[in-house]
Amino acid sequence: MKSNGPITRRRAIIAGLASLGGLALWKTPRELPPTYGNILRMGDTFTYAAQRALLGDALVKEYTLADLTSFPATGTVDPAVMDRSGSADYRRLKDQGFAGWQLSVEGRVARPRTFSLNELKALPSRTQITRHTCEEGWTAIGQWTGVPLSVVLDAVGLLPSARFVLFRSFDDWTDSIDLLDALHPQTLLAYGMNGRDLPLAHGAPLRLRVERQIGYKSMKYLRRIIVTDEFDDGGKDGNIQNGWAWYTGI
Ligand SMILES: Nc1nc2c(c(=O)[nH]1)N[C@H]1C(S)=C(S)[C@@H](COP(=O)(O)O)O[C@H]1N2
Ligand SMILES: [Mo]
Repeated sequence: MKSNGPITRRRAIIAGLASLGGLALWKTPRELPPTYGNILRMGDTFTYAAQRALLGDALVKEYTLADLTSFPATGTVDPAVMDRSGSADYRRLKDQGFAGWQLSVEGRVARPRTFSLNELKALPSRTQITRHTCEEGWTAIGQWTGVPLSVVLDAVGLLPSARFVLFRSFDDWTDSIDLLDALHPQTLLAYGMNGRDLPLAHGAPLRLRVERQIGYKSMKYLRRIIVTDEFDDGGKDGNIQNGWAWYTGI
């Protein structure tokens, strides 16, 4: 009888360790950002872990038309006048009122294809009034109309190996978000702002809205969307090599 004590305890410890191990395995994909392990990116890890654990699919607050504020344009305000790899194409498309503009959606999808602006506008749309927070220290409230990114990803069919969605812009920005943000109901490909077509300075003809992250994640002047199975930091055009965090939950 007495010998049962230690055996039971040892069994309990083994069972406990096994379930801890299982827990760790179960938690890893959700709670560690792809930048985990880079000592300079510790902030990413803490924000990502905390927000993914606490927020899940929570929506950000939406405002009313009475709350709209003036909305400064920052960063690029016209790729056509820059010297970037997409500038000549952007100049040509802008001169045609973006009639020939097309968004390419490719990568880990079953049916890669391009979308014209009219094709995107024919898909189910969503309008939302949200607060934008720029890392430079200002906020503004604007109304965005567009197609949820999830609708477009549904149309092309995510492959089971899909894990990130990478964006490329006409001013050569490269950035990515994980599927939790990509499939979030407030993540939009926006073609309208405050009831009008998206203005040039705010990213015409199409920009991203990632409402649960800071302003620079909402890429303007979209050109390509690439679904990836591995994290891609965007190289010299990505925010990591430019000294910014990949994950910037607010
Ligand atoms: N392609 C591209 N996207 C961009 C930027 C940019 O310079 N180029 N600036 C970012 C930053 S820092 C912010 S705060 C918002 C600004 O959006 P707005 O110009 O509509 O205010 O766009 C983000 N997306
Ligand atoms: Mo910003």
